[in-house]
Amino acid sequence: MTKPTDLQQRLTGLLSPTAVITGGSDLEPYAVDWRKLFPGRPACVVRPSSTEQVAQIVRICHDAGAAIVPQGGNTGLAGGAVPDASGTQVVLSLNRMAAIRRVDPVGLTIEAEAGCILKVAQDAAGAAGRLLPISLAAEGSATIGGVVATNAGGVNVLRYGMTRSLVLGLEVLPDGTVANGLRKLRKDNAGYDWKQLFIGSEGTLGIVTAAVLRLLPRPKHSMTALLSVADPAAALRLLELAQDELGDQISAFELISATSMQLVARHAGLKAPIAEGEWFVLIEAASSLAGLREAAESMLGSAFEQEIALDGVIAESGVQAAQLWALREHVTESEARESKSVKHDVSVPLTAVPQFLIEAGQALAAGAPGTRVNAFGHLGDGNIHYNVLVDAGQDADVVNHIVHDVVAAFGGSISAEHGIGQYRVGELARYRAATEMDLARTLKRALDPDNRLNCLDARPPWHER
Ligand code: FAD
Ligand code: 2HG
Ligand code: ZN
Repeated sequence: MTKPTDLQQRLTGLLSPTAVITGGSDLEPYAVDWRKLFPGRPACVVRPSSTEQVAQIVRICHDAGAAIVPQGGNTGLAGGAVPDASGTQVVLSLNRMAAIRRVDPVGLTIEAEAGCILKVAQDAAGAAGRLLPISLAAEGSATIGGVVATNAGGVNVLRYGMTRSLVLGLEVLPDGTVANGLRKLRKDNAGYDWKQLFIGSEGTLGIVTAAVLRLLPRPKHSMTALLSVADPAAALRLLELAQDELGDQISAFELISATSMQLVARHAGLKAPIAEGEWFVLIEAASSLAGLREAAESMLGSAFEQEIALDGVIAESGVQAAQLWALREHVTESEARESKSVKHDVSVPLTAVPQFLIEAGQALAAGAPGTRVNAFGHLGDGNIHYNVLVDAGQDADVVNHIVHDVVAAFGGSISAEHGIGQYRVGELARYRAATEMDLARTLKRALDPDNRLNCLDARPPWHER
């Protein structure tokens, strides 16, 4: 096995000197996740500028027996994009492969390299009068490759689906060879749809170098409203009302607890422009047909009449809509400023969300007294970020098990959108059936038999046995 220094030399020989980082403070942003929960020590960081260079890097690393950790914007919430502390793993950053290759406004596609920032791709689609509907608070840093690799969700899943439903084509390197599936086809049943395996595989099966994503015509009108409700059950009744009155025009239906709002007020200085309440709902709807605003006003009127909503406002302008969205988008950052937190990215069947919230709260009060819950998320998808604010002495595993046991009792998932990474390896093994874990191992062994891709000693369940 080649020593790391030899490996560094071979990689430096392949790329320009600035494209290989072997030490110093330049290494730090690539070595640890943004929450600083998973400090790693890479053998080096490589920053290729082409698919061919990625292929050569993979071959060199395979020869040297070195593991590769692909990294995009390093905004992930599961610690999947950073290496362990062994000093033997190579971080392969895609941040120099950031080109938008083409936008086709009639074919409704965008082709971008993996390191392209999501916001840049959204803006390119917007400039062509089209919509790339993947939207999340980290969109100014997250990359297309990272979004595809995590099958990112975000606030528009309710209407447009997860990233998976928007990927038409993919270029991937499971090993040192390039699988070019950069097709722009809506219909393609010629054999296995292998790209689906890589979407959401978090870099454990292959390195994504480029993608073709589906665009949509951009709706001409949009409507953003913030309402307060007494409890999550009322929020669900509001969803039903919104479905009745706004139909398929609803694109986001987000739940925000009073705790989340308080954190945002304290740490970001932002305040909701409606009366204080226990729970808030942020709704967005979009349409190209006239009458959206009238429909939204009628929905609001019915919500007050039926005593579902306590207070509410509809944004009068784009600026006001952005102000309402800022309340939701600042929750994560405000939570990080408040205290240590144990995050849970859970989903349960939509109609079970209110009861889940009650039972998880009761279980925590009994098993981890003194903790506080910061609950918010994508209610329209049954996905709640059930984050538990803890002090330094609290055992995170205990909190995880309390919350995830309730999730399991509801037939839910321990990760709705953020993935497994390093953070949930143990929890996945605990809650996924043995047959499903075996199936995952079979796929992993078939595509990465030497366990070189993002499958580190810190992530044993994927390569044990
Ligand atoms: P990274 O963090 O760099 O990597 C994430 C994973 O993908 C790692 O396992 C990495 O190895 C792998 N990977 C990255 N690039 C590649 C590649 N080219 N090929 C193969 N594997 C690769 N996520 C949601 O789903 N919904 C949200 O609403 C949401 N909101 C967020 C809000 C904030 C404030 C923050 C900080 C994060 C949020 N996230 C959300 C999580 C995160 O932004 C997404 O998971 C995003 O898709 C990660 O993109 P990235 O480029 O930063 O990937
Ligand atoms: C969001 O929906 C993200 O804002 C982040 O998925 C969730 O901070 C979190 O736990
Ligand atoms: Zn989310």
